[in-house]
Amino acid sequence: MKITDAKVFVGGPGKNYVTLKIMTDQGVYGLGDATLNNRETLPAAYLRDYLIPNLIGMDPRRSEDIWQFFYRGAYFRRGPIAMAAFGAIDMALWDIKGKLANMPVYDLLGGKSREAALVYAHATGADLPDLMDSIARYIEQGYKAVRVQCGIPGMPTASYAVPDETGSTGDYITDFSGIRPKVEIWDTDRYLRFMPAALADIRDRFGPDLKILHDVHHRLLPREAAAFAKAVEPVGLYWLEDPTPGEDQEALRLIRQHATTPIAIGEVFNSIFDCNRLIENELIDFIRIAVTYAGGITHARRIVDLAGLHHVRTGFHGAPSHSPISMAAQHHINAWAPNFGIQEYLVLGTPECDALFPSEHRLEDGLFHVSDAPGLGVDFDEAEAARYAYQPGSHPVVRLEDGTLWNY
Ligand code: CS2
Ligand code: MG
Repeated sequence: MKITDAKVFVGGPGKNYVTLKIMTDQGVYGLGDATLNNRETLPAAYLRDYLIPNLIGMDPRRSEDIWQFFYRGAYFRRGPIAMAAFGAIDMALWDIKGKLANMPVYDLLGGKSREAALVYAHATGADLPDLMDSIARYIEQGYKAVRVQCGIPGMPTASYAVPDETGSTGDYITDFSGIRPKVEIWDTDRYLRFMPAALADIRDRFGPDLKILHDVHHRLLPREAAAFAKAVEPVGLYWLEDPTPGEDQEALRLIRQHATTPIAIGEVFNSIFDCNRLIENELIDFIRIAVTYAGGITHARRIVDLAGLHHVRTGFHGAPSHSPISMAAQHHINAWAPNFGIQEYLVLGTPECDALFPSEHRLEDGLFHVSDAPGLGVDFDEAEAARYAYQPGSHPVVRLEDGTLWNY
């Protein structure tokens, strides 16, 4: 069996999804997602210029050898662009494998360990009452877990994942007005004075059963993060995410020494070598990698297995930048992984998105039910894809009030 061709599409409804389609001489095709948010053209170019010409003629069933060939063959290892491109190929090869076997990918991994998987939604508010309304709406829809992000009184601009004003909605990650980033201003003192009490109010209002998550988005220094994690202990968070930037892994030890609040990190990691020490030293509770830029199912599975040895559960990244293809790949791992924790979930299911990526996957009552269709269980409509083109966009950058550049 041979790979005969592969194509890359960039575009989608409100997002630059990077979709890979691998064709074979047996008529079976596989789909992968290489979307690297706000840098989408780069994995697309790597695929088109180097990986696809090498892929043609290979046996698609040999997904392990193909992964090793590209990873080791690159010589310059790791990095999100390369790992996203390898990840898309890998997902597509598992999709093909499942279609050949007439089995959903979760069965190839070892079968279902649960009937459905817990997900969390993103609640956000310009201020605390606005956030409370947003949380209440998700609870009404059946969600059992909600990430809560709130505007901070006196903060010069809206901060990560909160609207500028009450009731406004929109894409808080990507600004599509061009590739020059807009600037957010951050003030740690105001955040630290406000947020612990806001989280306590949320717990009081919604009671003990709601799973509450909060994303600091890399903004604190290690000592500040340790103090914050300790201050919010009585709230009983499900997790505190990215309290400090991922590069300084010793910072996680300081947080651990001071607080029992569960820590989630890893959405910017792309290799097992970014997190093996954190996992082995049991400095985190949830690993946040994504199959997209952590090298596909083949590599993500290795991280999940290592995590399982150390009581670290999965909490895969699921920002709206992931297409339904990589989300499906994650849902198959979630159905199988013995150490599954939770899945970040944003409703992609607009009519436009469903038309582009038809599938039988479904969310019901805050739980995700993975489709039993062979492979990943998502299709890609090329006629629909022709409606979209790449639109340049960017993440904001963050500065302190005196102009110092900070962490987005
Ligand atoms: C995030 C992301 O979902 C999350 O937890 O931190 O929204 C992140 O900001 C984006 O994926 C960046 O592209
Ligand atoms: Mg995050």
